Amino acid sequence: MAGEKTEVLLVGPLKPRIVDGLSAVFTLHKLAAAKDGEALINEVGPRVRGIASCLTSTRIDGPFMSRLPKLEIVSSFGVGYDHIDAKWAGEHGVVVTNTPEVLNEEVADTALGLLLATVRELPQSERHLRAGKWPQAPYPLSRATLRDRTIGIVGMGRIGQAIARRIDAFGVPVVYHSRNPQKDVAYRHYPNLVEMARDVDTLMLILPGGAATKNIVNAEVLKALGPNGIVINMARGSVIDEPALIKALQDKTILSAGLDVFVNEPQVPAELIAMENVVLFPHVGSGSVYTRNKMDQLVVDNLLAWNAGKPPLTPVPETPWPVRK
Ligand code: 8YV
Repeated sequence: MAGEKTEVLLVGPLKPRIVDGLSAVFTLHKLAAAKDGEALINEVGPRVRGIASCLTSTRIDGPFMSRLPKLEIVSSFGVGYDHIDAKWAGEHGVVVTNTPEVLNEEVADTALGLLLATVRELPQSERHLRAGKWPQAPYPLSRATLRDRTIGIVGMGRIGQAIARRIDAFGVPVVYHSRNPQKDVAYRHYPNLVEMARDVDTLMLILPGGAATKNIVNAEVLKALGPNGIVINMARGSVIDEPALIKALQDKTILSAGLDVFVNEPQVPAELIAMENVVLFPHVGSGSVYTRNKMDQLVVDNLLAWNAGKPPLTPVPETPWPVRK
């Protein structure tokens, strides 16, 4: 009916910038506020034309999207969208957007923080101080240093390149592995991850999650990295075979790990929590007010552009705009 507002389903937390930005233009259905989420989807599903997806733990897959027959767009929070079946969306005329670029520098900053924290055992040394142990003994010298390391970046996309620039400034050599060599990237490319792991001692993981990269860092890669090896994961928990990592740390097949992401986050394996030689972050890669505001705004702006009949700002490669109907 003329003048009626487009209906959008919000999946995830009720963040003011998203709720206010969308409510101004759309009829917004908030799944998180519904007493009975299933009943809400059954009721509004036939009318909903857009989804704002702000929770990576809720899968937006074919069966879910099929319940919204008028669906045209999924505007997703975060650069990673492995919780969305973008291939299915592309095949069914639904455009998927994510929030790239606005988080690149923040995630790269956090990656360097996690790298330094892990290599120089900085959280462990702070725990030593807070436990009142310093007067009895200085914190031991860190076993590792960045000074003799070579970093193998896995995934040399936009964030990978921002990380590489920072590592350059530290005077530490960088090489990388990705499916295809990146244009305009001068670092040495390894088509084979095991080969790269053999030649470096530090892996920095910043590649997309999903089926194509599941467990790409497996027992063989960890063995190739060797006893001085350090793994930093800024990507998705799924890219590492987590039990193999735990075993490699317990057996000292590698030296240590710095992890921002986990397979079943926010649940973290007890074995990792019990280990002193790992640094664990609660998925804070992009987690500043400044950067999260920009990501939230982009979720809103993609929906606003589409609603105004313009191309969405940041469609993912699987669903190029204009969508094929
Ligand atoms: C977010 C991220 O913290 O953008 C991503 O893909 O992993 C992070 O920036 C995450 O989406 C929050 O769930």
